[in-house]
Amino acid sequence: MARILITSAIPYINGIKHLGNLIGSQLPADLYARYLRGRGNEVMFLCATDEHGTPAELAAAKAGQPVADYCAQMYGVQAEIAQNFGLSFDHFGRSSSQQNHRLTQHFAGRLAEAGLIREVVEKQVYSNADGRFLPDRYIEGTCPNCGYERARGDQCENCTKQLDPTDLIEPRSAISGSTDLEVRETKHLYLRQSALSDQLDRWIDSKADWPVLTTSIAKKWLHDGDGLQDRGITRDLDWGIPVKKGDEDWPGMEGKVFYVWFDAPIEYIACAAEWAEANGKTDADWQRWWRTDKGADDVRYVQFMGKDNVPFHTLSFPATILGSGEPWKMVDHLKSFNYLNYDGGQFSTSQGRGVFMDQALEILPADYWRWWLLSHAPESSDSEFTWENFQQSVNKDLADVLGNFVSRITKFCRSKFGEAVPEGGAYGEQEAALIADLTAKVRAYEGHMEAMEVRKSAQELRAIWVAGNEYLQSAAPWATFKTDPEKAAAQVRLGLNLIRLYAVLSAPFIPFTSARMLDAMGVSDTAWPEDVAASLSALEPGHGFTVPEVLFAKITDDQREDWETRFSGTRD
Ligand code: B3M
Ligand code: ZN
Repeated sequence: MARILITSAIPYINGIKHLGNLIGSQLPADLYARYLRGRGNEVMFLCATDEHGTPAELAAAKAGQPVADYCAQMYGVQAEIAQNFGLSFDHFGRSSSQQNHRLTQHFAGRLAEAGLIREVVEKQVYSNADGRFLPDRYIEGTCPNCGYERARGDQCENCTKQLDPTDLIEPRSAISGSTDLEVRETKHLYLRQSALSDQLDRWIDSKADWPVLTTSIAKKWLHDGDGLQDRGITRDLDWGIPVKKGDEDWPGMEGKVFYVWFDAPIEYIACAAEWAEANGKTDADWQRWWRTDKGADDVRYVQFMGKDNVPFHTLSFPATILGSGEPWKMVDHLKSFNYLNYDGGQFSTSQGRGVFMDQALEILPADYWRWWLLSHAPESSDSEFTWENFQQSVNKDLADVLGNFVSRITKFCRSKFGEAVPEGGAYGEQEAALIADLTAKVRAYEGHMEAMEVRKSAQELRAIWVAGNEYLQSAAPWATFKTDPEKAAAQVRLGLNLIRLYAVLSAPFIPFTSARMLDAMGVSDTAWPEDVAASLSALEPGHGFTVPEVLFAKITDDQREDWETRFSGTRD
């Protein structure tokens, strides 16, 4: 039994995530966590909401709520949706927690003591009317590049040019519209990543088994141009973690907060502390996952994220940890994903284009989505959601193959032998061949799951379902029954045992359906089929079962067309 720490990138608080976000980190992380638990390992699976930064403040202002209230409310919304999707976090935390405040300030203090923080005086736009600095998206004006009149302080949406707030022509506050602005000097903290560059380089080199996609991103930042740059880790904002050195005030930094990307990854650690508090555990209980001097040396730590988050996880966060000089657990494997596109374009939160997590569950149960998303995970390249592909996948894989198998065998048994596993004779040659085939496929499935090859795992699972269907088709107990009822009984006994086997193997992908299958078969034993032959005799003659309701309904052409139209436009 191994101990595995799993974190998924923590979603921003400002709104409900779309399916592209879901498959980019949380869902594959859940698949892996469920699989490892199913194999009897000790797993700690953590996620949280990312609650700081200008997006949170602006979304709260738009909703007309104080930002703390807005975050609390949206946390509740996101937590509930995550649960309804079956995301089996051991804890779903909040980056605004007291634990994260303390740890973030602790890390900053350690970095300062190590001489890894420098103070920089910068010029920033200050609004007299609003009484505050206007970083990033808080300022609008005319783009110096293309003349677009509503360019934002960080970027022009029209020509995509990256901007600084001081570049804008006729700038105005995005809060009040005031043009009573001036450029003022303000002091900020920079993390001296450049000083940690060699140490980071050696650490990356020690990760020989990481995908090239991951290491090449890190190497590019380390070696391109002038090498790894120091990074501002503070902002002139109200909402966030106040800048302190541990418990002490930081002279000259009053009223400032840490930059969201500084505190967000630290929340991975803080989340374990939140878990301990929520479950009546001690500090030692969470530290054995995170401190190599307190038991975490035998933990394997795996992170899941979209490719755009890779630099922060291969460089910035490791710089924070290495720079602290403390024995915190560092990531062992990092699984990153490309993008999922939506029907010929991109998912877009700002335009409400695509299917969002709450809407998805309004039209179909979670397992339909989980299966499609995981079996089409954007691993080696971007992938695309189309309604036609979704319909096909659901109707074929879930309804025709798995659902149909379960329905046929249970109904046939009920009609000929009643609702209990029939006795019949021993398994014969055909059954032995099936068992050998399934054994090979189950071992392959395990290999792909261990390697976090999400699509390959889905393909293998589908092949396992297909093998049972083909067996049923060729054994044809309904025909056998007419000449040899004993043999038909044995075939049915095998078929019913296959349902249990499928429920156990499929649980990481489709946990809700798996539970229904187990429930119908009247089993609580979910032991992993280390020995496929033995597991196909787990349900003994006389064991009662019930015929489940249809597991998966087919998607009709009318539904597909209806949804296509409904989700093409703007979400209000
Ligand atoms: N919230 C970006 C994102 O949701 C950011 C991830 C933080 S991971 C520490 O993609
Ligand atoms: Zn422009």
